[in-house]
Amino acid sequence: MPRLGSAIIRYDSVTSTNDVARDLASCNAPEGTIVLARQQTSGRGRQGRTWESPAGEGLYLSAILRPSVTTPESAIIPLAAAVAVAETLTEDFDVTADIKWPNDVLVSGRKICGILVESAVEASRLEYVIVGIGVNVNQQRFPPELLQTATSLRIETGKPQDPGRCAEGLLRRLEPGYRSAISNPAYVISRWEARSTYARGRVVRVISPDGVFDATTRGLSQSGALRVELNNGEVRELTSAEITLRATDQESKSVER
Ligand code: BT5
Repeated sequence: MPRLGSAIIRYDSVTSTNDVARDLASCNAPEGTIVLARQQTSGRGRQGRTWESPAGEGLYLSAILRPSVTTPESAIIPLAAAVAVAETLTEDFDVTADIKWPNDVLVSGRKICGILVESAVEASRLEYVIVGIGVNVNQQRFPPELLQTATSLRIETGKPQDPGRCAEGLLRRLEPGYRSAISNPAYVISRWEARSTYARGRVVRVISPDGVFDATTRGLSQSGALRVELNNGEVRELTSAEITLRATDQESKSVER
């Protein structure tokens, strides 16, 4: 398994680092290749959503991985990436980072990092996985629609921060995190649960293909699904869903700030 970041390709401006990484991966770029950009003109979130990526203010990074696991087993990789980001922000930048399932990183209850994992599968074999990570580093303000929900390292620490230092700390932690995701998923799950205040006992609103309902979080399953308990005692394992704090909890959060 080559080192993550053994090749780092830097761009000034790209549509999306995930697009560039995907093109490189389909031309046989080796595992561990990292794409970094100062700006993304079409930064992407999940399900066609947008990731605001102003020039020089954020870290926009994509890693090419070629894990020898099945597609369901690869679900642990984004959890490992979220742990690596949360550890970097907490340990290197002295902010308290939280993880909201599956892989948003929050500081002061606001989103500071999003992770987009995209895979290529051929004949049911996982050909490559692109892990795209966006961290808000130096934004001082956000567009109106993100004013209440986003934050940056600069806002949280009160001073400008170096995106390069953030990239370096992140790659250092992503490497062992990725290895654990492949060889010891239970360890990644325990690290994720230890870093996330959402892991257990949190009342959340779940928006899932099965509908919208309130439930209490009960930790992660071995495969990285979020276990939630409904009011009637039924326990469900969520694999694709959005969770938010219930409106009443959000209100008390915004009063605290
Ligand atoms: C994500 O999607 O959070 C994944 C974001 C991944 C971004 C990285 S940057 C490097 C790589 N290249 C890419 O093109 N993407 C990856 P999702 O959970 O769907 O959240 C998207 C939502 O977050 C948006 O609809 C907004 O509400 C909000 N958002 C957008 N930009 C944001 C920002 N800079 N900071 C905080 N929230 C943001």
